[in-house]
Amino acid sequence: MNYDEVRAVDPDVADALEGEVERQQDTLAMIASENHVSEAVLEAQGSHLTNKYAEGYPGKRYYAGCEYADEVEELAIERAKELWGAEHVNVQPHSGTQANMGVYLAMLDAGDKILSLDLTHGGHLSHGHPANFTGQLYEVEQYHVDPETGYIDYEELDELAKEFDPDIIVSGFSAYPRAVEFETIQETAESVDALHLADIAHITGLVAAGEHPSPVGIADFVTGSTHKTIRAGRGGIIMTSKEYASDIDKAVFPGGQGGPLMHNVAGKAVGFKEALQPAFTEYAAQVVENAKTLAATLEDRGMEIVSGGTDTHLVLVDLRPSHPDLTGGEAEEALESVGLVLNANTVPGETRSAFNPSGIRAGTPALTTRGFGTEEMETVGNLIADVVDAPEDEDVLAEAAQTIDELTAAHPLYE
Ligand code: DSN
Repeated sequence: MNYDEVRAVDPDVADALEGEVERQQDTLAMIASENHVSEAVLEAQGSHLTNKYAEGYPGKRYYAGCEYADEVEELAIERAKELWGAEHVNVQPHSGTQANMGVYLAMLDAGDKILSLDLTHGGHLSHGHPANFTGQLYEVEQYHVDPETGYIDYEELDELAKEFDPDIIVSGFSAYPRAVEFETIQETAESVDALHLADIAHITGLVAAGEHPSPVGIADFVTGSTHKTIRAGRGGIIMTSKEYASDIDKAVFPGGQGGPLMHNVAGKAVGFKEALQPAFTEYAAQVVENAKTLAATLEDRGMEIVSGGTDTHLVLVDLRPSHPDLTGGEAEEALESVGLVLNANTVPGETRSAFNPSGIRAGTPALTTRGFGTEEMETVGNLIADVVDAPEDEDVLAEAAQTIDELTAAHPLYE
């Protein structure tokens, strides 16, 4: 892809944009929350709808000239309903965090109580972290994973719910490799008369394809982002029942946002249409298969996999048992130097800092989009282990970089 029009106006930005295309082509994207969208989604997100203000909802806008914005938003909503089986969908949140904000604004008052998964055990900033508005506006209690098994401690969650009496329980994660038992959490929520928000940001695509149990129809609210496993470009989404439809819509606009980013809504519509095709079901199954292969390969190479494996698209490695002197940040840096891009991550029982934690998180959505299967994932797992075992050995690093060059050349992006 060329940025000729940008270059004519602004060569500096054109250089950076072209550099980013090359970076994506020449490296392995293994940040679990990233993916590569299709050319069709890219085109829709770069469309002329970026020029249009469309405050309100289809058929009820505050500005004139919204007929095509209406068409696009209605298509996005109908496709999302079909993909996830939701009664009501709001496709306007600018991101997953904005989607969560929509639910909190609709249902909570300042000082109300949230019970959610601890960030270092796999939760998310927008679930009540002190550095986020949620931790500042609401009273927060957190549940954890069982330190022995790495699985969510549902008993602790239930006990905490009874002691803390939350207004809302948040399920969902940004770094938890196992399937979430949404029904178990819903039982707890009902037992204490709390609402249940299931944040499926990471697994929207897996849920749509039936690769992960769905919370739709179980939890009161389901939020997600649209650019991770679902590959529909940047943005967020809220799903709920008709009962809460109007509260949610008012909380998103005008409660928390102004005009929707209609070009992003167009990307969502196109990406959702792609996800409704049979090929997407195969893709999602391969994402999970690839993650299982990656976890097994890393484990065979002596690494500690949090929870002993994965049911999803992500693998979390606790480096402390196998590499006590290597931090997640050092591993991330060594891997990036050979062209493998993942992120350092906190792990349950974290003993270092959030900035330079003890683990690494790797995901398979983007590599699977590139056509990687289990054979390539075994190669990638061994490359990760080679580099982590010898992060300063120039020969090892050169050999890993060479293999990554071959892999990326064999699986081109955006031809
Ligand atoms: N930044 C995303 C992630 O990497 O999981 C979550 O917002």
